[in-house]
Amino acid sequence: MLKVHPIPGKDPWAHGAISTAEWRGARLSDILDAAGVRHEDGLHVAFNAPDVAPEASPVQAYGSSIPLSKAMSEEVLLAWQMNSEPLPRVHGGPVRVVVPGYIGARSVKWVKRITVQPGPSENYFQALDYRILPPESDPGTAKPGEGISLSSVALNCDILVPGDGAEVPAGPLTIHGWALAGDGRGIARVDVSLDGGHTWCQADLQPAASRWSWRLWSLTVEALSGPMTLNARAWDDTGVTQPESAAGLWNPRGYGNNAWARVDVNVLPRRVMPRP
Ligand SMILES: Nc1nc2c(c(=O)[nH]1)N[C@H]1C(S)=C(S)[C@@H](COP(=O)(O)O)O[C@H]1N2
Ligand SMILES: [Mo]
Repeated sequence: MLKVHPIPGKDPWAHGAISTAEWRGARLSDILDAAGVRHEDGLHVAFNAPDVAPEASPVQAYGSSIPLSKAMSEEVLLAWQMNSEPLPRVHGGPVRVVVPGYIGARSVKWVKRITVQPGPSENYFQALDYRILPPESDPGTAKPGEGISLSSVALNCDILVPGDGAEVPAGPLTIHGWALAGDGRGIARVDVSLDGGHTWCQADLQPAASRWSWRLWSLTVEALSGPMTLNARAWDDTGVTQPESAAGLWNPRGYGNNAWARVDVNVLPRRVMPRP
């Protein structure tokens, strides 16, 4: 998205910033039920953390919220275990919120206080950041609540192997990647193109570890020597696929880029063995 138009002050995540883990904890819904929360429309569940974020304006501790309807669903956890080990401090130990299907920003780490309230959190990271602003809007002067608040993640995929800029030998090339559909929907298909999207081949999908985890995929193609562009796009089980380019998705804070995955590689001619 930075290539479409610069986004000052934001990190170029490129192919990074996603992973999958196995979580164990208590259902947030059980805790809210035990606290006697009444299920009224429009309520939000807000989470507060102790870490103070210098990039927030004004400077404040991290916080966010999710609608009560999502908070009451069975997948939302207060987690204390990650991949069968006590939750490491860097990932929010001793206890963090895990909101599967939503952007990472709602999975508050080191959670200190949970509040059921009439509307969304007024924390900087809910009211001002993590919002899709219209292209012409100035993030420096945007008002709290302006733009679209990010909640469920957009259908997306990426190519993990080969890496961008890799040199690979001509011949059979196995491409590996991940695909994830938003808010619990399933990945129905992943396509790979070697000709900029004119023609596509279907990749093999591995089974999903759960409804909430990514699906890994792979496809073996024949790589011919010279520069080669690999594209991938996922389809979800409602028949939706990813947009071709980030140009039409551009927004001042650079969120929600789910355009086709792209990796450029250089295919080297197969080495001819000298005759004995
Ligand atoms: N307390 C606290 N929780 C937080 C954050 C933070 O800065 N402070 N960052 C959020 C964001 S933006 C993301 S993407 C995830 C990252 O979680 P991870 O460090 O386990 O990958 O934590 C979320 N929870
Ligand atoms: Mo994030």
